[in-house]
Amino acid sequence: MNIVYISADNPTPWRKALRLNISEADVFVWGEDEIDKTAIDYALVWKPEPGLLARFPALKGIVNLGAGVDALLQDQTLPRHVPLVRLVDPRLTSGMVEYMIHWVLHFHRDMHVYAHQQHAHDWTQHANADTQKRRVGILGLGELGQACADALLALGFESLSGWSRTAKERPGVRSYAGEEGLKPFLQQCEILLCLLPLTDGTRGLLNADALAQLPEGAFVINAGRGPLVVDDDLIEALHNGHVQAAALDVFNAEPLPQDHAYWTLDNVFVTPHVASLTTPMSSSAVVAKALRALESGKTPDNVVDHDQGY
Ligand code: NDP
Ligand code: OXD
Repeated sequence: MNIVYISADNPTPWRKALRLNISEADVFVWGEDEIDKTAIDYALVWKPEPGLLARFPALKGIVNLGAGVDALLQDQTLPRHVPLVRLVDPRLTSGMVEYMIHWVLHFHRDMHVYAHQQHAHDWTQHANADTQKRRVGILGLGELGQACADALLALGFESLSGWSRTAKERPGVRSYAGEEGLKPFLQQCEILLCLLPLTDGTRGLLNADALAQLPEGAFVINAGRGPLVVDDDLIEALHNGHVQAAALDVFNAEPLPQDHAYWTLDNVFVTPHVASLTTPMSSSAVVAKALRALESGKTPDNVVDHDQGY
Protein backbone atom coordinates (compact mmCIF):
# COMPACT_ATOMS: atom_id res chain seq x y z
CA MET A 1 0.00 0.00 0.00
CA ASN A 2 1.47 3.37 -1.03
CA ILE A 3 0.43 6.46 0.89
CA VAL A 4 1.20 10.08 0.15
CA TYR A 5 1.14 12.63 2.99
CA ILE A 6 0.24 16.12 1.77
CA SER A 7 0.18 18.85 4.39
CA ALA A 8 2.09 21.93 5.51
CA ASP A 9 2.37 20.33 8.98
CA ASN A 10 5.65 18.69 10.00
CA PRO A 11 5.73 15.21 8.39
CA THR A 12 8.24 13.69 10.83
CA PRO A 13 5.78 12.68 13.58
CA TRP A 14 3.42 11.40 10.89
CA ARG A 15 6.09 9.18 9.33
CA LYS A 16 6.76 7.67 12.76
CA ALA A 17 3.10 7.27 13.73
CA LEU A 18 2.12 5.79 10.37
CA ARG A 19 5.06 3.35 10.50
CA LEU A 20 3.81 2.10 13.87
CA ASN A 21 0.13 1.93 12.96
CA ILE A 22 0.27 0.86 9.29
CA SER A 23 3.51 -1.05 9.02
CA GLU A 24 2.40 -2.60 5.72
CA ALA A 25 2.39 0.84 4.01
CA ASP A 26 5.10 2.82 2.27
CA VAL A 27 4.69 6.47 3.15
CA PHE A 28 5.80 9.25 0.82
CA VAL A 29 5.83 12.90 1.81
CA TRP A 30 4.75 15.37 -0.84
CA GLY A 31 7.49 17.95 -1.33
CA GLU A 32 10.20 15.75 0.26
CA ASP A 33 10.19 12.35 -1.45
CA GLU A 34 10.36 11.34 -5.08
CA ILE A 35 6.84 10.17 -5.90
CA ASP A 36 5.40 8.11 -8.73
CA LYS A 37 1.86 9.54 -8.74
CA THR A 38 0.50 6.58 -10.69
CA ALA A 39 1.48 4.23 -7.84
CA ILE A 40 -0.18 6.06 -4.95
CA ASP A 41 -3.17 4.27 -3.42
CA TYR A 42 -4.16 6.64 -0.62
CA ALA A 43 -3.68 10.32 0.13
CA LEU A 44 -3.63 11.72 3.67
CA VAL A 45 -4.23 15.42 3.31
CA TRP A 46 -4.75 18.71 5.07
CA LYS A 47 -5.53 21.65 2.78
CA PRO A 48 -3.73 20.35 -0.32
CA GLU A 49 -3.24 22.76 -3.18
CA PRO A 50 -6.39 22.75 -5.38
CA GLY A 51 -5.98 20.47 -8.40
CA LEU A 52 -3.26 18.33 -6.81
CA LEU A 53 -5.35 15.28 -5.86
CA ALA A 54 -6.70 14.95 -9.40
CA ARG A 55 -3.12 14.24 -10.49
CA PHE A 56 -3.05 10.87 -8.66
CA PRO A 57 -4.89 8.58 -11.12
CA ALA A 58 -4.94 5.40 -9.00
CA LEU A 59 -6.26 6.81 -5.73
CA LYS A 60 -8.54 4.45 -3.79
CA GLY A 61 -9.17 6.77 -0.88
CA ILE A 62 -8.49 10.22 0.54
CA VAL A 63 -8.31 10.84 4.27
CA ASN A 64 -8.73 14.42 5.47
CA LEU A 65 -6.47 14.95 8.49
CA GLY A 66 -9.06 17.13 10.19
CA ALA A 67 -12.79 17.00 10.88
CA GLY A 68 -13.82 19.81 8.55
CA VAL A 69 -13.67 19.17 4.80
CA ASP A 70 -14.83 22.61 3.65
CA ALA A 71 -11.40 23.63 2.27
CA LEU A 72 -11.02 20.35 0.41
CA LEU A 73 -14.48 20.42 -1.15
CA GLN A 74 -13.78 23.83 -2.66
CA ASP A 75 -11.44 22.07 -5.08
CA GLN A 76 -13.62 21.61 -8.17
CA THR A 77 -11.24 18.96 -9.54
CA LEU A 78 -11.42 16.74 -6.45
CA PRO A 79 -12.12 13.19 -7.72
CA ARG A 80 -15.66 12.55 -6.45
CA HIS A 81 -15.54 8.83 -7.19
CA VAL A 82 -12.75 8.38 -4.62
CA PRO A 83 -14.10 7.87 -1.08
CA LEU A 84 -13.25 10.84 1.13
CA VAL A 85 -12.97 10.07 4.84
CA ARG A 86 -12.90 12.84 7.45
CA LEU A 87 -11.18 12.57 10.79
CA VAL A 88 -13.15 11.44 13.81
CA ASP A 89 -10.57 10.79 16.47
CA PRO A 90 -10.91 10.47 20.26
CA ARG A 91 -8.10 12.96 20.90
CA LEU A 92 -9.66 15.49 18.50
CA THR A 93 -12.98 15.04 20.27
CA SER A 94 -11.59 15.35 23.79
CA GLY A 95 -9.64 18.45 22.77
CA MET A 96 -12.82 20.10 21.56
CA VAL A 97 -14.70 19.11 24.69
CA GLU A 98 -11.97 20.73 26.81
CA TYR A 99 -12.11 23.93 24.76
CA MET A 100 -15.89 24.21 24.94
CA ILE A 101 -16.17 23.33 28.62
CA HIS A 102 -13.48 25.90 29.41
CA TRP A 103 -15.47 28.74 27.79
CA VAL A 104 -18.87 27.64 29.01
CA LEU A 105 -17.60 27.63 32.60
CA HIS A 106 -15.71 30.89 32.01
CA PHE A 107 -18.87 32.73 31.00
CA HIS A 108 -21.24 30.82 33.26
CA ARG A 109 -19.11 31.67 36.33
CA ASP A 110 -18.53 35.33 35.31
CA MET A 111 -14.77 35.00 34.84
CA HIS A 112 -14.95 37.63 32.08
CA VAL A 113 -16.50 40.03 34.63
CA TYR A 114 -13.96 39.26 37.37
CA ALA A 115 -11.09 39.81 34.92
CA HIS A 116 -12.33 43.39 34.41
CA GLN A 117 -12.93 43.84 38.12
CA GLN A 118 -9.37 42.79 38.91
CA HIS A 119 -8.04 45.64 36.76
CA ALA A 120 -10.21 48.03 38.77
CA HIS A 121 -9.29 46.40 42.14
CA ASP A 122 -13.03 45.81 42.53
CA TRP A 123 -14.16 43.19 45.09
CA THR A 124 -17.85 42.97 44.04
CA GLN A 125 -19.28 39.47 44.47
CA HIS A 126 -21.90 38.18 42.04
CA ALA A 127 -24.28 35.32 42.82
CA ASN A 128 -23.23 32.02 41.29
CA ALA A 129 -25.52 31.21 38.36
CA ASP A 130 -27.66 28.09 38.62
CA THR A 131 -26.03 25.38 36.50
CA GLN A 132 -29.21 23.34 36.14
CA LYS A 133 -31.09 26.34 34.79
CA ARG A 134 -28.37 27.83 32.57
CA ARG A 135 -29.65 27.44 29.03
CA VAL A 136 -26.85 26.15 26.82
CA GLY A 137 -27.37 25.36 23.14
CA ILE A 138 -25.15 23.56 20.66
CA LEU A 139 -25.33 24.37 16.95
CA GLY A 140 -24.31 21.09 15.32
CA LEU A 141 -25.01 17.88 17.18
CA GLY A 142 -22.49 15.74 15.34
CA GLU A 143 -19.44 13.91 16.70
CA LEU A 144 -18.09 16.97 18.50
CA GLY A 145 -21.40 18.56 19.47
CA GLN A 146 -22.69 15.35 21.02
CA ALA A 147 -19.47 14.82 22.98
CA CYS A 148 -19.78 18.39 24.33
CA ALA A 149 -23.40 17.69 25.25
CA ASP A 150 -22.36 14.60 27.22
CA ALA A 151 -19.68 16.57 29.08
CA LEU A 152 -22.07 19.41 29.87
CA LEU A 153 -24.70 17.00 31.15
CA ALA A 154 -22.09 15.39 33.39
CA LEU A 155 -21.37 18.84 34.86
CA GLY A 156 -25.07 19.35 35.65
CA PHE A 157 -26.11 21.59 32.73
CA GLU A 158 -29.62 20.20 32.46
CA SER A 159 -31.16 22.93 30.29
CA LEU A 160 -29.35 21.76 27.22
CA SER A 161 -30.49 21.86 23.60
CA GLY A 162 -29.02 21.20 20.20
CA TRP A 163 -29.72 22.05 16.58
CA SER A 164 -28.91 19.81 13.64
CA ARG A 165 -30.16 19.04 10.14
CA THR A 166 -31.92 15.88 11.27
CA ALA A 167 -33.69 15.59 14.64
CA LYS A 168 -31.90 13.68 17.39
CA GLU A 169 -33.19 11.62 20.26
CA ARG A 170 -30.69 12.06 23.02
CA PRO A 171 -31.62 11.89 26.68
CA GLY A 172 -31.11 15.25 28.35
CA VAL A 173 -30.78 17.25 25.12
CA ARG A 174 -33.78 19.04 23.61
CA SER A 175 -33.49 18.56 19.87
CA TYR A 176 -34.30 21.21 17.27
CA ALA A 177 -33.79 20.56 13.58
CA GLY A 178 -33.87 22.22 10.21
CA GLU A 179 -34.72 25.77 9.26
CA GLU A 180 -37.96 25.87 11.24
CA GLY A 181 -36.15 24.74 14.37
CA LEU A 182 -33.45 27.42 14.27
CA LYS A 183 -35.39 30.39 15.66
CA PRO A 184 -36.92 28.59 18.67
CA PHE A 185 -33.55 27.00 19.34
CA LEU A 186 -31.67 30.33 19.35
CA GLN A 187 -34.32 32.03 21.48
CA GLN A 188 -33.35 29.97 24.48
CA CYS A 189 -29.55 29.90 24.16
CA GLU A 190 -27.90 31.94 26.89
CA ILE A 191 -24.64 30.29 25.94
CA LEU A 192 -24.36 29.28 22.28
CA LEU A 193 -21.73 26.77 21.16
CA CYS A 194 -21.13 26.61 17.43
CA LEU A 195 -19.85 23.31 16.06
CA LEU A 196 -21.33 23.29 12.58
CA PRO A 197 -19.37 22.38 9.47
CA LEU A 198 -19.05 25.08 6.81
CA THR A 199 -21.36 24.22 3.91
CA ASP A 200 -23.63 26.11 1.50
CA GLY A 201 -26.37 25.60 4.10
CA THR A 202 -24.45 27.03 7.06
CA ARG A 203 -22.36 29.87 5.60
CA GLY A 204 -23.39 33.18 7.19
CA LEU A 205 -25.90 31.45 9.46
CA LEU A 206 -24.97 33.60 12.46
CA ASN A 207 -26.09 36.91 10.94
CA ALA A 208 -27.92 39.87 12.48
CA ASP A 209 -31.31 38.12 12.30
CA ALA A 210 -30.05 34.98 13.99
CA LEU A 211 -28.08 36.86 16.66
CA ALA A 212 -31.16 38.97 17.42
CA GLN A 213 -33.00 35.77 18.38
CA LEU A 214 -30.56 35.08 21.24
CA PRO A 215 -31.61 36.24 24.71
CA GLU A 216 -30.21 39.66 25.71
CA GLY A 217 -26.67 39.26 27.07
CA ALA A 218 -26.03 35.84 25.50
CA PHE A 219 -22.56 34.41 24.93
CA VAL A 220 -21.28 33.00 21.64
CA ILE A 221 -18.51 30.41 21.35
CA ASN A 222 -17.47 29.51 17.80
CA ALA A 223 -15.06 26.69 17.06
CA GLY A 224 -16.87 25.48 13.91
CA ARG A 225 -15.67 27.69 11.07
CA GLY A 226 -15.27 31.47 10.76
CA PRO A 227 -17.57 32.02 7.77
CA LEU A 228 -20.52 30.66 9.77
CA VAL A 229 -20.52 34.13 11.32
CA VAL A 230 -21.19 37.49 9.66
CA ASP A 231 -18.46 39.42 11.46
CA ASP A 232 -19.99 42.90 11.16
CA ASP A 233 -23.24 41.59 12.64
CA LEU A 234 -21.51 39.90 15.57
CA ILE A 235 -19.35 42.98 16.20
CA GLU A 236 -22.47 45.15 16.28
CA ALA A 237 -24.14 42.76 18.74
CA LEU A 238 -20.99 42.80 20.88
CA HIS A 239 -20.92 46.61 20.82
CA ASN A 240 -24.53 47.01 21.86
CA GLY A 241 -24.29 44.25 24.48
CA HIS A 242 -26.94 41.99 22.95
CA VAL A 243 -24.10 39.48 22.83
CA GLN A 244 -22.27 39.96 26.11
CA ALA A 245 -19.04 38.25 25.08
CA ALA A 246 -17.68 35.81 22.52
CA ALA A 247 -14.91 33.23 22.40
CA LEU A 248 -13.75 32.73 18.82
CA ASP A 249 -11.30 30.12 17.57
CA VAL A 250 -12.05 30.27 13.84
CA PHE A 251 -12.30 33.25 11.50
CA ASN A 252 -13.31 34.34 8.04
CA ALA A 253 -9.63 34.99 7.31
CA GLU A 254 -6.92 33.00 9.10
CA PRO A 255 -4.57 34.13 10.51
CA LEU A 256 -6.91 36.82 11.81
CA PRO A 257 -5.76 40.06 10.08
CA GLN A 258 -3.68 42.37 12.33
CA ASP A 259 -6.20 45.20 12.13
CA HIS A 260 -9.30 43.11 12.80
CA ALA A 261 -11.67 44.45 15.47
CA TYR A 262 -11.82 41.08 17.23
CA TRP A 263 -8.25 41.55 18.48
CA THR A 264 -9.11 44.63 20.47
CA LEU A 265 -12.74 44.23 21.58
CA ASP A 266 -12.55 43.68 25.32
CA ASN A 267 -15.51 41.27 25.27
CA VAL A 268 -13.93 38.99 22.64
CA PHE A 269 -11.51 36.16 23.40
CA VAL A 270 -9.45 35.09 20.39
CA THR A 271 -7.62 31.78 20.03
CA PRO A 272 -5.70 30.91 16.83
CA HIS A 273 -7.67 27.88 15.55
CA VAL A 274 -6.42 25.59 18.30
CA ALA A 275 -9.67 24.40 19.86
CA SER A 276 -8.58 20.91 18.93
CA LEU A 277 -5.52 19.99 16.93
CA THR A 278 -4.92 16.72 15.08
CA THR A 279 -2.45 14.46 16.90
CA PRO A 280 -0.41 12.17 14.60
CA MET A 281 -0.18 9.16 16.94
CA SER A 282 -3.86 9.07 17.84
CA SER A 283 -5.06 9.96 14.33
CA SER A 284 -2.82 7.38 12.64
CA ALA A 285 -4.69 4.60 14.38
CA VAL A 286 -7.95 5.99 12.99
CA VAL A 287 -6.40 6.40 9.55
CA ALA A 288 -5.13 2.80 9.66
CA LYS A 289 -8.64 1.51 10.40
CA ALA A 290 -10.09 3.49 7.48
CA LEU A 291 -7.41 2.35 5.02
CA ARG A 292 -7.78 -1.29 6.04
CA ALA A 293 -11.54 -1.05 5.53
CA LEU A 294 -10.99 0.41 2.06
CA GLU A 295 -8.38 -2.24 1.22
CA SER A 296 -10.84 -4.99 2.08
CA GLY A 297 -13.60 -3.43 -0.01
CA LYS A 298 -15.64 -2.16 2.96
CA THR A 299 -17.00 1.33 3.47
CA PRO A 300 -15.07 3.00 6.27
CA ASP A 301 -16.72 5.14 8.94
CA ASN A 302 -17.12 8.88 8.40
CA VAL A 303 -17.17 8.98 4.62
CA VAL A 304 -18.05 12.51 3.47
CA ASP A 305 -21.25 13.13 1.55
CA HIS A 306 -20.12 15.51 -1.21
CA ASP A 307 -23.67 16.75 -1.78
CA GLN A 308 -24.24 17.66 1.87
CA GLY A 309 -20.73 19.11 2.14
CA TYR A 310 -19.76 17.32 5.36
P1 NDP B 1 -20.19 16.20 12.15
O1 NDP B 1 -20.30 16.05 10.67
O2 NDP B 1 -20.10 14.99 12.98
O3 NDP B 1 -21.43 17.04 12.68
C1 NDP B 1 -21.94 18.14 11.99
C2 NDP B 1 -23.26 18.54 12.65
O4 NDP B 1 -23.74 19.72 11.99
C3 NDP B 1 -24.34 17.47 12.50
O5 NDP B 1 -25.14 17.42 13.66
C4 NDP B 1 -25.18 18.00 11.33
O6 NDP B 1 -26.55 17.61 11.34
C5 NDP B 1 -25.08 19.49 11.56
N1 NDP B 1 -25.37 20.23 10.33
C6 NDP B 1 -24.68 20.21 9.17
N2 NDP B 1 -25.28 21.01 8.27
C7 NDP B 1 -26.37 21.51 8.87
C8 NDP B 1 -27.40 22.41 8.46
N3 NDP B 1 -27.46 22.92 7.23
N4 NDP B 1 -28.38 22.69 9.34
C9 NDP B 1 -28.37 22.17 10.58
N5 NDP B 1 -27.41 21.32 11.05
C10 NDP B 1 -26.43 21.03 10.19
O7 NDP B 1 -18.94 17.17 12.40
P2 NDP B 1 -18.00 17.24 13.68
O8 NDP B 1 -18.86 17.36 14.89
O9 NDP B 1 -16.99 16.17 13.64
O10 NDP B 1 -17.23 18.62 13.38
C11 NDP B 1 -17.93 19.83 13.26
C12 NDP B 1 -17.01 20.92 12.74
O11 NDP B 1 -16.14 21.36 13.77
C13 NDP B 1 -16.08 20.56 11.61
O12 NDP B 1 -16.74 20.51 10.37
C14 NDP B 1 -15.04 21.65 11.68
O13 NDP B 1 -15.45 22.74 10.88
C15 NDP B 1 -15.05 22.05 13.14
N6 NDP B 1 -13.80 21.70 13.83
C16 NDP B 1 -13.04 22.71 14.35
C17 NDP B 1 -11.89 22.43 15.03
C18 NDP B 1 -11.10 23.51 15.65
O14 NDP B 1 -10.00 23.28 16.15
N7 NDP B 1 -11.61 24.73 15.70
C19 NDP B 1 -11.40 21.06 15.20
C20 NDP B 1 -12.29 20.07 14.65
C21 NDP B 1 -13.44 20.40 13.99
P3 NDP B 1 -26.96 16.04 11.22
O15 NDP B 1 -26.55 15.43 12.54
O16 NDP B 1 -28.42 16.09 11.06
O17 NDP B 1 -26.20 15.49 10.06
C1 OXD C 1 -10.56 20.40 11.84
C2 OXD C 1 -9.89 21.60 12.27
O1 OXD C 1 -11.48 20.50 11.05
O2 OXD C 1 -8.74 21.52 12.74
O3 OXD C 1 -10.19 19.32 12.30
O4 OXD C 1 -10.44 22.69 12.19
